[in-house]
Amino acid sequence: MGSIAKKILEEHIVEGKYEVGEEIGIRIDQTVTQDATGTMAYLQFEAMGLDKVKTELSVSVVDHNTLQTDFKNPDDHRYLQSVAAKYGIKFSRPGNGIIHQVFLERFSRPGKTLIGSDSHTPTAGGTGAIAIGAGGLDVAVAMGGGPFYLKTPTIVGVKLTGELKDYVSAKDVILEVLRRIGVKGGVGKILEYYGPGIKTLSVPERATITNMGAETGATTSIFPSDEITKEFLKLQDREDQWVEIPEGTNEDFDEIIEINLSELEPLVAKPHSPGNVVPLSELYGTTVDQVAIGSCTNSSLKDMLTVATLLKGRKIHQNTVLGISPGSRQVLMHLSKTGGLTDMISAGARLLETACGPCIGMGFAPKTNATTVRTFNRNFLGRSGTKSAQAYLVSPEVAVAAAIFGEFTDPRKLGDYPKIEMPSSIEIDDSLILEPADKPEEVEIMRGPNIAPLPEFQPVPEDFIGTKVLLKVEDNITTDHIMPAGAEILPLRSNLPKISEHVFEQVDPSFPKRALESKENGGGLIIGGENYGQGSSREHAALAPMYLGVKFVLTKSFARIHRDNLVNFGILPLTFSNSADYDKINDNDVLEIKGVRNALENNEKIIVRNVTQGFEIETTYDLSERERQIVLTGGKLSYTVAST
Ligand code: MIC
Ligand code: SF4
Repeated sequence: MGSIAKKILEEHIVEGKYEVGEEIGIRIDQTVTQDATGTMAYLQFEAMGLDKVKTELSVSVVDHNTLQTDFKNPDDHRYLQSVAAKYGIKFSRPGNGIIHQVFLERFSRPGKTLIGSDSHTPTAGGTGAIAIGAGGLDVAVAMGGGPFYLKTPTIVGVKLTGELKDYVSAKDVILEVLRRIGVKGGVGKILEYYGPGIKTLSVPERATITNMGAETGATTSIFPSDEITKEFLKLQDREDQWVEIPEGTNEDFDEIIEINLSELEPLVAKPHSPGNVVPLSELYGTTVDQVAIGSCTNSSLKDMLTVATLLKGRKIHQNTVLGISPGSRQVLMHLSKTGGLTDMISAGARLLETACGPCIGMGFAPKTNATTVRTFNRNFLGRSGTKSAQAYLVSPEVAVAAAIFGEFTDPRKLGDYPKIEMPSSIEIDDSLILEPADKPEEVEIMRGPNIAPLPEFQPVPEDFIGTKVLLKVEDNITTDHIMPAGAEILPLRSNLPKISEHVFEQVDPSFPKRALESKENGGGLIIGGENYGQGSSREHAALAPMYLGVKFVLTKSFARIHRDNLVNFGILPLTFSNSADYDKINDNDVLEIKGVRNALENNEKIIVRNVTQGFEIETTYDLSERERQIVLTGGKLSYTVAST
């Protein structure tokens, strides 16, 4: 049979050879963006000077910045709408739902390649697509018809056997994967699901698993396309888009992880990492102040029907607040028609917009020191909007039990497990998905005052002289640490000078000021531990430091998307040849690189000199020839414009 990931990748290769670890360029069939990364992606697409996207399908979704506290977000929405109309992109209006839920329902297709400017793009892997999260610039280039480059990943077969017990659900499967391999266990890998257990999982359940596979650092996750996929597409009135992609067998994989679904118990990821997984039973009795149900991980119709059924006839605990955000307008309409919404409201739930909302700190922030229980995929420090809050990640079933009983408890206390019958038909109404304009030449791009022009990109100089260590951080620093999100900062995504004032705000608020001071004297650098830049795809985590004069980042290792984003904006990603050297560097040390340009041009070793302490550090940079050229030119935009 063969691995399906390998098969789809091979079908799409346009450059390079399929060999684990080697760079390949693949043709991209579909792209998707959301508003928080989209404004930058489309500014970059505009800078490429093309008339129209060259993909089979490109979709722009508005779902992140929907808390409109002033003109900024609605101005950005109008900008995105006008760009979509002009350049041949479908536009999912605010209110239509969360990017990955909408894409799964309406656009995702087995056998296709998709890249999206959001790290949870692999959700579409639930329908047998190769769906990869990337920086906005990579998506812009793909919209322009350029290949997407990646290192050929190792393919890990995740063999599922058995069947989930009552009150154990898809979320527990991915939490189990995280418990086993952690938040960097998937780096450089694709997680491909197979085995008899997959037949017990519907597409939305598979999508919960592929969605949160992002938290392992995996390039993507994928399920085969089978009769269950066909059923799902049929419900979405897209049966004609089904193709069969049979599952692989043991021999097809470089590594195998086996999970017996029958043995799983409800699990929880404790603060402040999705990899911090323990059995729910360890937390029984802990008071819960807030419960939030939704996000691209757990907001499908199946999840929402389960939640509504469990809440029916019950009331939430007086000390716990419950917020629910269904994943799409389609889900919300169905709940509304079939009475599920009434059950939620009657139980005391606060109904939130169908958008990312609390997952990204866009409203519904928990109280001081709260224990907040979420069906989401990330619980990084401060992400909820309240720095002192303790966020736990769970399944919808566990979340409902916490809301009813006001504490972590066994969801089996809710009685017989509801067997959710999925409807045989559902109302499909795409009226909030706008088609591109018939006469694109007549469409005027609408730019509000919040949209600042792109910065100048500078080529790498001969030497880095006077570069100062601005910050030294530990392992697993997330892009939420580097470039926080939340209700105040997210609206600045299209305004680089303004958003740069918030870089590393949670870690060291003096960072932007100090960086700007050093910018005049040779610029700065950041020292990182393992897995630096894990989490989101936000390229602002590279762009904003670049704007503040950061020249290079020296770490023990990088997370994939962030490393690519650094390259895309001309920041050199270096790693220690000997990770013990990490300990020898102090804040404010001056680290120089003589002949950096020459070394990059000739693919030679880069030696960093610690001028302050007087010693040398050997580094490595794992850049392809193409990536070295990108860094030398000052980033991918200059490189792409120069080479077209
Ligand atoms: C996230 O979940 O962190 C986000 C917000 O969706 C990001 C994208 C962004 O920062 O805009 C992601 O996952 O890539
Ligand atoms: Fe939105 Fe949260 Fe999903 Fe990111 S993880 S796309 S913020 S719902």
